[in-house]
Amino acid sequence: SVMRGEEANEKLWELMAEYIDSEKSTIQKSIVAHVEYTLARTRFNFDKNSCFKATALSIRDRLIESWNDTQQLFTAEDKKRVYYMSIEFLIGRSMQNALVNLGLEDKYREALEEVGYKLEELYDEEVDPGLGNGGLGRLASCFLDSLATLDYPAWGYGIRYDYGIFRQMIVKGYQVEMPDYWLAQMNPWEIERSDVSYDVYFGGRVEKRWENGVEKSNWIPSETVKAVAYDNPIPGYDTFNTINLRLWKSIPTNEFDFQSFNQGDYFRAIETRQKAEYITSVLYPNDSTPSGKELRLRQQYFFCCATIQDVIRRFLKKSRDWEEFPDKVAIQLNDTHPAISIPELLRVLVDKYGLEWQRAWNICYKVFSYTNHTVMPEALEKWSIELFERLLPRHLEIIYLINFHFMNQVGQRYANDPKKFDIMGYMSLIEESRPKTVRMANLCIVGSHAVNGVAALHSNLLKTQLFARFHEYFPNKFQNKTNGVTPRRWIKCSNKPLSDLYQKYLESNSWLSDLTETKSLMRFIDNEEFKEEFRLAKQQNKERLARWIEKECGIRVPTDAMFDIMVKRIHEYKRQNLFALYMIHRYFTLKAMSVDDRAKQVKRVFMVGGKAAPGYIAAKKIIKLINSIGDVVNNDPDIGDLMKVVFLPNYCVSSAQIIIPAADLTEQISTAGTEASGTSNMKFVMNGAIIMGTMDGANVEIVEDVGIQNSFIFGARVHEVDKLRQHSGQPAGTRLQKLFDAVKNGTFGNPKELSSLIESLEHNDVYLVKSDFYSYIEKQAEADATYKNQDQWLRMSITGALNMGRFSSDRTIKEYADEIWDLESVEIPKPSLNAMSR
Ligand code: BZD
Repeated sequence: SVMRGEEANEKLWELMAEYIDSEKSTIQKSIVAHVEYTLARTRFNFDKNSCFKATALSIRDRLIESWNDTQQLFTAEDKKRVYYMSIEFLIGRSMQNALVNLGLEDKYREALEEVGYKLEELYDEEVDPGLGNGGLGRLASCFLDSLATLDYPAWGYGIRYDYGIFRQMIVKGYQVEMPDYWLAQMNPWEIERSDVSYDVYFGGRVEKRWENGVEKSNWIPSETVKAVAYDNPIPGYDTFNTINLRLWKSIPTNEFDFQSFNQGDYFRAIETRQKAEYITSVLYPNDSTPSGKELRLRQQYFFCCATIQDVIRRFLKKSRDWEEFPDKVAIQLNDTHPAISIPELLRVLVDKYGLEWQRAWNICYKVFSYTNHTVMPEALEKWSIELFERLLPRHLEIIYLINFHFMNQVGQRYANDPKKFDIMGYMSLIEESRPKTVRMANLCIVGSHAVNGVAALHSNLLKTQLFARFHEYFPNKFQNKTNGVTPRRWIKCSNKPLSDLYQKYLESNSWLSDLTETKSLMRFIDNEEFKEEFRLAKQQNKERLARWIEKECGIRVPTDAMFDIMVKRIHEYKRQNLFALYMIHRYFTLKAMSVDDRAKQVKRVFMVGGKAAPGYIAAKKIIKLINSIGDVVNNDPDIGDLMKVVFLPNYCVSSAQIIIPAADLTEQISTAGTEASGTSNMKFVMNGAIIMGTMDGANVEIVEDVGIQNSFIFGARVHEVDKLRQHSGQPAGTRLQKLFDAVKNGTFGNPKELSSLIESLEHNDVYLVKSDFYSYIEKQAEADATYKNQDQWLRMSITGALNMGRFSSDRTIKEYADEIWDLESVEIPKPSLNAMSR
């Protein structure tokens, strides 16, 4: 470091402290300076978008300051760090979140007002980075928020895709996918680190040589690409701690393939370089079926290889013994997508640093832990041996070696079991299928010291079903870590009226750091003023959503109706089709009533939002069906405001922040045992919606805390599901058959397109739509009856919202830190205090 005099240092601190103090004028100066000098616009003529950018840059300055101090302190303290590896981070917009976490939202609002801009309008200028598909990617981002808030020394690692999840347009009722080139506008938050880059290799062959009687391997790859780091500061709430989300972008290396050039094959050489740039260009939009594509495996290895190099470089900054590695490094694998990190770390330790196999292995499995997010067998990742060998020949060897040792141990353990070979075949990392494949989940289980599911029910299913043999073999590896969501984004940022209410009645904002505090407000459950304010908060959110719907879909919805909402990826197991069938049922029921009877019914607005994977035909048909139902119902003069059906286009993090707080009822209706956890269920209940749902995923635990009497629970329980599936061809029953027939005869859209949706339910109803239907419509009737008693509904809604403390991701992260990572927090002193003490 540069040597400077005491006086000079003091001066620097003073200047810095002035630059980031929280005075209105300081904020204004910084914004104007960015308008003028960074964006090169004139201060007399800058539009809303420039103002957004300048404001973001002024916020980023503050983040960089605390980010630098945080990293310095982490290095100085040299405590263990956790690396959260995820192929997706659904960060959502950053501006409001950053201001809330820095405690500067009001200050910035005031500062901007004087220069002619409304802060809330600037929020809307921000693009919503969609670097994830759904729950898994959003969970990763909630976790980063909690890691920062709880002062843990943590890093996120992922991919900086040029194209995020596609933008969904609805054209004539069909989903149309549009490219999401989210970087077209500058991204004001990231910091490009052209100085932090690593080479990543693919292909080639493995060379063997003997050294002192030991066989050594050397991978001679045939392709190189460069990984460049882009850093995204993640501020914690009410702490100076700012952690880093490092996303890798692929670029060509500067080394030319001279051979090709010499052969005069200039174009081929350029082509190879372009191939390097492709790697991080697009996020795969499949959220459940693995793509199996070569580019996907390249993405996975690319990000693992760069990350492992970065982690090792940081470890080696202080020279030390490899035995210390697991005391300094914990790596969490968010599903199997980063699984190649395991053979990659082994390869580096053995081939590069010369560690003996057993020693490397002992280090490796202590470092890794693996989170599973699905029990659906078709969703488990498998890579063909052929592809693996072609792309990563040395890694395949290492996987074979891991498997060799593991199979030996399993063989010994079950030496006298008549099913020994079945058991080995089941647990093997290699599936002897055609084509032969590598089972990535098995690799993760064997190569990690901890494996966890994401809700109690799901974790039990892992132990008793999906990974039962592994659980028998490694009984202590399996854990549960029920998911959570960050109350900063999902209450404070998205629901101002409710946040103001909490602030008023709790007389502080500390509920944002400890969500269990809201429970104390149960003492107001009979206080009419409190209840009325809570009701008004919901009403305001409903009106905001109604305005959004009118703008986005051109549909006017009545805000005195019950808002009944289902937003999540479209999937058969989630059963948007069951919801659609209920809409049809309700429509027919209303149609059959006298005008007088109709007038007594509860008004409802049904809303569905979510993307279908582009190749998932059935999911796309479900979207079309819902839109067709909307076309019929919304234009029926008999129905009017009694019922509306709206498909909310392009569901994403920023629209979720408007949609979720407005719900009265939320549909969480997956077949028991299929939804690992669900996280929108948590967001909805925190914001005062009541669950209409099955005993699946985290619904079970939510109901435990808020009370089953404050939810509408229906359908088969998980222990009943297997048996019911055996009768999946049973008849639908009269009332349901009538709905089937209506779709098949074209009452809702073209039956040529849509009747296959019904036929699959008739013949092979894997997700038990038929057997759950009747208990579902009964619960829906109960929801109506309850809604007519507005006071009772309000009490249920309030009780739910106030009892969600356990579902803050802060609780989840503390559990990971204590029970998996063995991680201690490191608190960052505030800079102003620092400055003053100097
Ligand atoms: O993970 C989801 C589960 O379906 C939810 O039940 C759970 O709450 C969340 C968080 O634990 N899984 C996903 O979102 N999965 C994916 O998005 C995904 C992405 C790529 C490839 C495979 C799956």
